[in-house]
Amino acid sequence: MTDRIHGLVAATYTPFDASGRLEVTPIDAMVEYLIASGIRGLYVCGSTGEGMSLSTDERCRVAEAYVQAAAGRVPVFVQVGHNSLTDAKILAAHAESIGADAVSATCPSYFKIASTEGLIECMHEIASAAPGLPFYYYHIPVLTGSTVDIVDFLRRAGQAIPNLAGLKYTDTKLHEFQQCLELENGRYDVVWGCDEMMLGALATGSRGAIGSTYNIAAPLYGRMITAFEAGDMQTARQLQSQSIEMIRVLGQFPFHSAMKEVLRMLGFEFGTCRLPQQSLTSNEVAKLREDLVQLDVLAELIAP
Ligand code: MN9
Repeated sequence: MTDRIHGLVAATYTPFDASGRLEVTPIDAMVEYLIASGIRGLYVCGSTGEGMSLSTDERCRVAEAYVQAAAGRVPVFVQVGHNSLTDAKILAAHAESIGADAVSATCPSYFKIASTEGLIECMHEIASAAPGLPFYYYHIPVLTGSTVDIVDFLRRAGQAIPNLAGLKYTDTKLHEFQQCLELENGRYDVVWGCDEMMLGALATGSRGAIGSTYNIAAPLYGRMITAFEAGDMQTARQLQSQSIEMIRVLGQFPFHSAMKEVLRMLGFEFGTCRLPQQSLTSNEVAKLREDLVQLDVLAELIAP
């Protein structure tokens, strides 16, 4: 995969059965639905996919299931970040061996990254375990606690990491995002990761986005991109505002647990999130459904 990411990449969910065991069967139907709704790629085992709450063996099985389900129709990115770089490297090599299209990784986060050099060293180790695949550093400082200047990282990392393709940029600093995009004449593919600010990212030059709510509302975001490209900012803003409202409703609850309830409402049985992310109570599910049916975006999908 040498092309840039264009359009929407779903940060996929990981399905569990009623007792919390990994159950990959629902992945096939989910992928068909995502492709039909306009998704152009899959990002597996990230924050949305609870990669950090899975064992290494489970992460391999999830990656295999998504690669098989995609069957080459859309690229599959496998997130391999781990506090143990040994496991991260096993996962990266595994992703390459099963025919994934790209590897991505967060930095270790228990012991904090202390310098740009330290981050480059960590990412070099992981990226070199899958040398034939493009590598995307997953920048998500709110979860990793990394305080490394991401522009400084990107300026210096290309030397040490020959397969560095870009970033999954999950922060809200549009000026910084723009600088990453423009570095060395747009050398890097910098992919936006904050669904509720996608319009701002489009305005600063973004061409692709990876996110959780594209699993359930890709058509809305697709219309937003079309409106933006046609210069119809009023429509684009209106669509972003619907997405903000939807995310606000979901954010009343543990976010990804609420998202998994929405998947269930849409007919995809993915179970609930693993701890430490708490599940919704039945009253909370009822309130979620009630609030969602009020929203234009999901009213038709989720019957009251
Ligand atoms: O993968 C997601 N970030 C996290 C990106 O899960 C931390 C986003 O898609 C958010 O879920 C979304 C809603 O806040 O922007």
